[in-house]
Amino acid sequence: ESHGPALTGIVEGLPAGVPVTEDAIHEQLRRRWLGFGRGGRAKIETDRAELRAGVRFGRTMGSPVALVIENAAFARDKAGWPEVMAVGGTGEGIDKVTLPRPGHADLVGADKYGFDDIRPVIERSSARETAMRVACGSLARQLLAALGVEVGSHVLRVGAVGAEPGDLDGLLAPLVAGGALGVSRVSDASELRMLSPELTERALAHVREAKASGDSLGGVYEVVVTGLPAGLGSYVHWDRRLDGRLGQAILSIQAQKAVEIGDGIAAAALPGSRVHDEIVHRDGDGNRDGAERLHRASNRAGGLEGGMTTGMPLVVRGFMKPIPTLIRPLMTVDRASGEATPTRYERSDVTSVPAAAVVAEAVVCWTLAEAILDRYGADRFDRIAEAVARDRR
Ligand code: EPS
Repeated sequence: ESHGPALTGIVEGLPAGVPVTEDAIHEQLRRRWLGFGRGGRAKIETDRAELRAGVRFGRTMGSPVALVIENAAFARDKAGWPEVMAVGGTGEGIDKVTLPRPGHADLVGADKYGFDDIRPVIERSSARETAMRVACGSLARQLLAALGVEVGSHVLRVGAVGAEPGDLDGLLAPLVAGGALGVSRVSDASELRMLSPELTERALAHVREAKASGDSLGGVYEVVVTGLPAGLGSYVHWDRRLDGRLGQAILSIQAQKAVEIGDGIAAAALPGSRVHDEIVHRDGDGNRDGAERLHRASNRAGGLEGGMTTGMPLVVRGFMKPIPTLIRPLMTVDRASGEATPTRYERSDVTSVPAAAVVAEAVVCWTLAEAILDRYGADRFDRIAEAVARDRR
């Protein structure tokens, strides 16, 4: 729970021999806190993941990996979380939360489980759990990294300020050519994880305005993956199509409302002749080595065709709605009294699009690691690495 003592994760299914460090997990947890616009909780949490099982001498053992991240807020907040979240007792004397926030899981969640106190819904639906998803995703990322696959991201838009996909091609293309980590190297240095200083300045002003008027902002981000072998996913099985799996993964993150792959949205308005990527020889000098060397002249498809990776960079965009906890109250109804009442504010983020992009990287890592294990699955990582290398040749 968000204000319980800790987040707990168990990752099952990793092969033995994947090189894993806690530092690499911490690096991703640190990145999840990057970005202007986070609220008071950001000053409290440091997010260190402790590996409690499954890794020995820097390698997975093929057994489940267990992780724990303590919630510093549990002890440090003045809200008395050890009493509010107590495992035992009756809850007598603890205030009930009865005002559901519009746009949150609160109302349907409390009705669904028959709670007269919304607290259990707030605790579990909170995006706090994404800290653990990033930690677990970082294990998948470490598997991918050992296979030469790089995952990065940047924020395209915060609220009304941003770039359209394609506007940044001049900046993005050379970064992607050097590997997707280069994209994050540039974006992580921006206060909003954007690629250009000009965009960052304008978006920062927009976030400050939203904060001053008690509002919140959503946005759009792009995850890029390089170094993938072709053929991950499936055109055969509807539930193993990689575009479908990536869509599910991104939409499972709190507040994400749409997903785009490659030029997906723009493509719907264009004729096919301007959408599909023509197939060419890699060298442009004839088919010397057969189909293996065939290549695409462009990457409008975003690295996926027929539900499978093409071997081109994977490009997935996520669209996030504004956070529903606002300083400026919205109207709701008190479930205890039935009275129409303005929502009550304690603390919140103004925007967390930069963090959402890092969480999206983590779930994309997870989904791609699953697709790799689907295709090359083995007890031993070295056998997987050999098989991937053989397919790349
Ligand atoms: C969240 C509310 C805030 C955010 C939280 C998600 O927490 P709190 O209610 O303690 O101020 O900071 O995000 C995180 C704690 C996090 O680690 O990202 C919510 O209601 O979803």
